[in-house]
Amino acid sequence: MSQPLHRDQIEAVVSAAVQKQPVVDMHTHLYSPAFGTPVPNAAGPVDPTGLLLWGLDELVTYHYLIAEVFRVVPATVLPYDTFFKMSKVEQADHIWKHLFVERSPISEACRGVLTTLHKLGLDVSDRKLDSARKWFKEQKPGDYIDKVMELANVESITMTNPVFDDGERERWLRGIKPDPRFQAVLRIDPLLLDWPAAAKKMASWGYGVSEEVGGRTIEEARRFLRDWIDKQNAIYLALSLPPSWRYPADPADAAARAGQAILEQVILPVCAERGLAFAMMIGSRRAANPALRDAGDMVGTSDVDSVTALAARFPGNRFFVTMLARENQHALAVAARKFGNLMVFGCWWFVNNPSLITEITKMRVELLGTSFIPQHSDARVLDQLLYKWDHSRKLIAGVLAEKYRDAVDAGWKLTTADIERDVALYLKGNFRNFL
Ligand code: FIX
Ligand code: ZN
Repeated sequence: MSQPLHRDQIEAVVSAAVQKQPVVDMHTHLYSPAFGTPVPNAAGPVDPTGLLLWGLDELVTYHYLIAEVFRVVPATVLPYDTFFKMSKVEQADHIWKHLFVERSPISEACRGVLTTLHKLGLDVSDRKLDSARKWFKEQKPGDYIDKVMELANVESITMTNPVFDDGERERWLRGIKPDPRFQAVLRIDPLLLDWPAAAKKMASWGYGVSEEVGGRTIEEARRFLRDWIDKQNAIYLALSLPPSWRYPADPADAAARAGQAILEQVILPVCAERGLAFAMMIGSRRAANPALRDAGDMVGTSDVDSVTALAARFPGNRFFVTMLARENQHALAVAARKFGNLMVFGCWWFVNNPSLITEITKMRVELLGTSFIPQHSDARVLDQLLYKWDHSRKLIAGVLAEKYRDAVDAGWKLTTADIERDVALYLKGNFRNFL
């Protein structure tokens, strides 16, 4: 066995291991170049409806920052529609002025922009965006993607591919050239949350489904999932659920009952048949402020008993689960202790902040040891990988160093190889093995 570590050596060894370990990012909203990019000077034709977002103005107009700038310049001063009618550059200038120049950029989303630019070697100490904008204009996504992935030490990017989004579905139907750097995930929120609307769309696509969830509809809905799993070569299926989601559903709620039938008779049987995991991201109440668009979603406390009921009812299925409310994290970690087919992942969205990542990761190590996935990036803009993983690696390393020191203080002989093995599980292996 290689030389056991002294407790004073642990922090440096953990930090190096976490930095060195390539990440498989299990949930992002990033896209391969095959989906086009609206950002000018891209490799290949600029496509205004392209889905691959990258570069300075996309970074600064991330919906997290749109929410934050409307706190400083409220809609009574700058109406939402006026803002959204502005060009990306004008929106970015507005956000930069109010959140970075006239006030210090110390929120996590502001800090993320600074970390990203800093890691790219861009100097914004003049508090102007001109030079950074110019630099981005010289980048090409084909090379730039490899550059960002290398700098962020991200080995694989998992996309989110919402089949009910017309723009995206059209692209798949036209044919998407596989890109080994990117894996697809079949995202199906409307199937469970708005079955009547989903059924109408699916019927128009040639699937013999009707609102009534009965025999033929179930078979045809299963065929729909199989078709899209194959078309996307999806590595898992996913959806997000509101805080109000319950399993089993309230018998008095017809829509919820339809969703439960689709879950029990369509989604989970197809996942089991294809050996695919099912990811549930629970706790987002959509469009609390619709005028803010993507920035308008709210968090709500969800029901962990619904998760355990589902895991118990479907022991042959595997579930990735993350929850949006800080209040749900402890019970979710305990639920994962009860069900091996439950894999807890990430510090999602409103808990993806240093204070909460540290709190949640500590609690998860204490309850789950090495058997969970500490983080995903949820990146929407390619360059965000640079900050999301930089910030999280440091926090995860800090928690692990403390837990390893505790083990060594209790007499355990710990080696560098042990730490590297565990870190590989946290940042890649637990996800890949659970798939
Ligand atoms: O449901 C989701 O995948 C969420 O992550 C998004 O809807 C959300 O806007 C987001 O990107 C949060 O980070
Ligand atoms: Zn997401």
